[in-house]
Amino acid sequence: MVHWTAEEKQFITSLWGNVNVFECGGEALARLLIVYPWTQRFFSAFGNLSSPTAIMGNPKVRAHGKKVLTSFGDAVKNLDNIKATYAKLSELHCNKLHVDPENFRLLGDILIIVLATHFGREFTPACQAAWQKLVLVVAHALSSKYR
Ligand code: HEG
Repeated sequence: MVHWTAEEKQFITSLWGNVNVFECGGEALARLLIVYPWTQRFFSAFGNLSSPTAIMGNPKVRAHGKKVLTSFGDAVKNLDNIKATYAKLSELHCNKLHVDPENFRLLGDILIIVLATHFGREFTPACQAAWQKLVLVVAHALSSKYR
């Protein structure tokens, strides 16, 4: 089981309280699709993904990004139980969506960059370290049902 120090929990929950899931989630998913274009194959039903501008302005990308980051909030609320929290979602991404789990790590790293741009100096190295650990634990939990 993952251990969280009181300080890590504090960094994670206090930053999360100021995260705008629509803004940050939409931007994170859009950046994923732009920076790692092969991830677009999972979202062929989302319409125009033909350029960075199109992707950033695509309302379906924004809406799905919000959905994904909102789901991240379940990890924040269940830090000591992340694996169980994502058991169902892991099955969905594996069996039904066939998303390569490497993409969970990529999205996690992109989320770190988005948080850094949104929070600036408030996103201190210690805060980043706590979040970096969180995105890895989430990626690991989402991969747990793959076989
Ligand atoms: Mg996934 C659906 C969460 C990464 C591709 N994703 C979903 C849903 C949630 C979710 C909550 C809706 C599930 C439902 O309808 O019951 N996704 C989620 C998290 C993370 C993640 C928490 C990582 C932190 N997803 C992810 C990545 C990809 C992906 C990296 C692909 C590169 N997700 C994906 C697709 C769908 C979902 C294709 C279905 C979209 C749709 O057709 O509505």
